[in-house]
Amino acid sequence: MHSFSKFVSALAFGLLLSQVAATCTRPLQRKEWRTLRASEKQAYIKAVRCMQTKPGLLGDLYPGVRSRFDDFLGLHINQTDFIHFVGFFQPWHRFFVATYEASLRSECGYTGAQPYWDWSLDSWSEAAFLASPVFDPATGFGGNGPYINSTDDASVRLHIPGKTGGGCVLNGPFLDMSVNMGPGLNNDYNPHCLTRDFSPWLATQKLQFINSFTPFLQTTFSKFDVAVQGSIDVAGLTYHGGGHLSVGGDLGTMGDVYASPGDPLFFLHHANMDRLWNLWQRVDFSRRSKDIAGPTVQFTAPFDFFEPATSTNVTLDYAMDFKHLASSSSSVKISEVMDIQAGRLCYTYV
Ligand SMILES: *[C@@H]1O[C@H](CO)[C@@H](O)[C@H](O)[C@H]1NC(C)=O
Ligand SMILES: *[C@@H]1O[C@H](CO)[C@@H](O)[C@H](O)[C@H]1NC(C)=O
Ligand SMILES: *[C@@H]1O[C@H](CO)[C@@H](O)[C@H](O)[C@H]1NC(C)=O
Ligand SMILES: [Cu+2]
Repeated sequence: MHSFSKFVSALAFGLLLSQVAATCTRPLQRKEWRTLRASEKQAYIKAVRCMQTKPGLLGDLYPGVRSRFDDFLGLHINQTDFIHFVGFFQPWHRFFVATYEASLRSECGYTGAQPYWDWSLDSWSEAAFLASPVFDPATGFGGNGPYINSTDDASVRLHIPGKTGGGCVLNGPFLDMSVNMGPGLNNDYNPHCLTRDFSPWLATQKLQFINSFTPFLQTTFSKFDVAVQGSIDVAGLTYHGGGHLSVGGDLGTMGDVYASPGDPLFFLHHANMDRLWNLWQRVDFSRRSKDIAGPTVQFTAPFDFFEPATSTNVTLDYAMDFKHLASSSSSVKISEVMDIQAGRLCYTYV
């Protein structure tokens, strides 16, 4: 073999290795919101606001898209009926948050990692929930909206006990924000304010450590995931729905199953959920990093709340569609996101 071709094949082999080994030597350190320094909090919020000014990429698919922030909102609205109460709910949201984090860094000059909100630190009393650092108007995401009585509102599908708000947020960095799509399944341009509808009662019911612990008693992904996703009535909510609806109530953006990524807090809640899945995985990583199950089709067993129905289980090869939000190829296999420090991912939780 000529030395040149030896060189080329050595180079190719080296490239191949670096792709296969996909080394993650310096994982991003995802931290709890309250542990960030004031300057780090400011930098994160500034980057989110920056995303709301950068031109979007998915306007061809979702006409309401006006910004890079809206790409995430638009994709989530469009796919809501396919990505919840299915076996790839957790992998999908894991990659979704990681892609958001990557965009904040590469397009908006953010140098930190995606923060998470550990709501169990705030849900031991209703007063503690209201005093959460994530709702701080100066160093957080702002607070509640004014009370709107939704008792007779026929468009409300699930009335949330103890709701205290419902209107546009009254303070904080997203006071003037425009949520450009939604509410509900609507990808048309429909600019409206960010709304919040706190239920401190629900927070103390669903987000305490004791409630969040149930999934950790499970030894298979199938059972873990059922415990995390819960069901769709107030009694059956667990920490996923509990986090959305404690903030979003029945009229707030976070409570909207379609348009919840319109509230920047979505990404802190889902980062925390991802942290808990990772924590569960690490208990027996060699097995649990390969363990995936659950239906390919929404509202089929074990999430067949409306009528008995089954579909096939997802496998590690199942391809999730992120359109052109994912760099290189739009489809991402579950196997590529089973480990937060391999494949397409490189971060850790501290
Ligand atoms: C999602 O977006 C695609 C592409 O724009 C569209 O064809 C499809 O009807 C949308 N689906 C839903 C449920 O809105
Ligand atoms: C909300 O409206 C319902 C029905 O109109 C009424 O019974 C209830 O007392 C109101 N709740 C509050 C907190 O004002
Ligand atoms: C899917 O996998 C779970 C857990 O392994 C199993 O209990 C269930 O029967 C499977 N469902 C189908 C439709 O194969
Ligand atoms: Cu979602």
